[in-house]
Amino acid sequence: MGLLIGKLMSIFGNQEHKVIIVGLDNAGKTTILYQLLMNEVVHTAPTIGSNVEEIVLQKTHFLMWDIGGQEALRSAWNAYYSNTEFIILVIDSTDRDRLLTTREELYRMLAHEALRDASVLIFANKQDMKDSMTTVEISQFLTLSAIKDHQWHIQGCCALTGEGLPAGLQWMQSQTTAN
Ligand code: G3D
Ligand code: MG
Repeated sequence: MGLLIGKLMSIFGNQEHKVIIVGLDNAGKTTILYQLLMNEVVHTAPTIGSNVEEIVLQKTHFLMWDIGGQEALRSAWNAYYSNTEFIILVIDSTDRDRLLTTREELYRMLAHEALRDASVLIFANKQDMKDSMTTVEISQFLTLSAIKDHQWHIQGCCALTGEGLPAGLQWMQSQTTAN
């Protein structure tokens, strides 16, 4: 565990839940992370890196890692997997051409030993665009109902306005208390 994270954990106790934000480049990962931060009532935590932020929801602390999605970086995703409780998979709902790639990345992650106990929140982002796929279409394409060994949830959202993001976060929080 990194020194800074260890420090953070000692400040907040062991209530920290590690989250990795993954998805292809341009999906909206960074926009979502900063939209979540903007909507926090109190921004309690310091930024410890350009793409790691602490989000607090009703005393539940999420340490969120925004991982780059460019093809060259995807093979490095597994360096972030250990101790991950939540995977947030961000999808550009207008990007039909690359949904197959997203599907492959999703199942590769789910098969990874270090992510065996991780829950998956899928943000079907860019729902404000009129040619966006619905959550139902995306669920079917990703055959989410076939996933039995991980908790999962799909949520439509628009990162620009923040619509849908609180509902997704709420689901994550419900998972932490369920366990
Ligand atoms: P990434 O971190 O996954 O690579 P970014 O993606 O957060 O950098 O977002 C990529 C682009 O998509 C950005 O546009 C951003 O404004 C846009 N975007 C993110 N979320 C939404 C959304 O919900 N709706 C719409 N319409 N656009 C969104 P730019 O033009 O800055 O590259
Ligand atoms: Mg980004």
